[in-house]
Amino acid sequence: MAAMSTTPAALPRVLSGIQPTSDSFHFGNYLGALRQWASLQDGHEAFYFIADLHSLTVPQDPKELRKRFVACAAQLIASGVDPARSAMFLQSHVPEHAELGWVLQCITSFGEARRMTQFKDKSGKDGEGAASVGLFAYPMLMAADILLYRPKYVPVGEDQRQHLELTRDLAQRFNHRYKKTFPLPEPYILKSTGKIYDLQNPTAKMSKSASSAAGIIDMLDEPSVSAKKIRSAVTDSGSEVRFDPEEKPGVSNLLTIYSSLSGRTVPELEDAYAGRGYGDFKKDLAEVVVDFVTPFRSRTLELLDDRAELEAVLERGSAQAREVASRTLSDVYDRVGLIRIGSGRD
Ligand code: AQP
Repeated sequence: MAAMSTTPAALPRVLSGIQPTSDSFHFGNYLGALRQWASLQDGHEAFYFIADLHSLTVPQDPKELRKRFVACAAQLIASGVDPARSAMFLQSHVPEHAELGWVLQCITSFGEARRMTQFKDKSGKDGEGAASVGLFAYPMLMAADILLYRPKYVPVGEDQRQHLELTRDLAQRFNHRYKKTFPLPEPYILKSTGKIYDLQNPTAKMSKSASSAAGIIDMLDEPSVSAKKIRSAVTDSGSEVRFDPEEKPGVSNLLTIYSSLSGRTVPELEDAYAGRGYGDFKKDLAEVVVDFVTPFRSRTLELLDDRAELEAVLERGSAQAREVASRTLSDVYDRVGLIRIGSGRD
């Protein structure tokens, strides 16, 4: 009997990005998003980018920013992103992001953009009037980042859920107004680690721009510094190690971090520390953290020794990304009535 020839089905896509707004990623970035970037490489075609255009929405020092690209690339690889399986690239190297961003801005109402809570939070201190138009338009650029690749999943932290909802609304609006172009992407947000909290202010998100140095664990901190931060993390009144985000936000956040780094469940940890108080618990967690960050840090530093290879990885990634992004943008331009240079359409 003749063998039937079959073409392998295309893998569903996954897409996400991270801003180069700090020299080091932090535990929130890693547990909320990057760890899922690595695991989703199995069974998906993955596109992961460094969101340099987004980083311009708030003031950046050009010299610092330029230095960070390779550091970000090294940290992504140390987090488990494998450039042989994933396209890893700089957002600005794929101009289709900005081009589709403009088209999407033109189908977004001012009112719906204004409802984005991250804009309110980030413009909060100096007021809306002082915020850049780029910060206001950030969610539409993010929608373009995603829709260009027509992914099934977008692994992000909880703080990005509202932007994902806007992305889905814009995709639906575009499909309805013109022609079905975009499948609806699904947020991939873990319930357990979707929001990691500040160690000193455990009702606020751990954040590069908002957390104090003591409230944030940077992945590239000296391990002994991270251990100290865990030992001096704010805990709650009482002494019972119990997961209760309402009554015990500090301890609950530490339990989340402990469980996700050690693979032990929260109930297991509660049992193990029953009657032992916060001291033992924080001391042991500090050791777990040191065991985790030490190899991460060495691997990142080792990768940074070969800057040329990191640049080559980003270049290869942008070529792979452009192939996909360019096809989507041609479809979009065609549907809205624009003519793309070199598209051969008239
Ligand atoms: N605390 C967090 N818990 C869980 N996930 C988080 N993420 C960020 N903070 C937490 C997720 O990390 C990914 C990359 O984030 P980003 O750096 O691109 O932007 P962000 O969300 O704005 O991160 P920060 O630290 O809060 O930066 P600043 O202070 O500059 O705004 C995203 O998937 C994010 O959800």
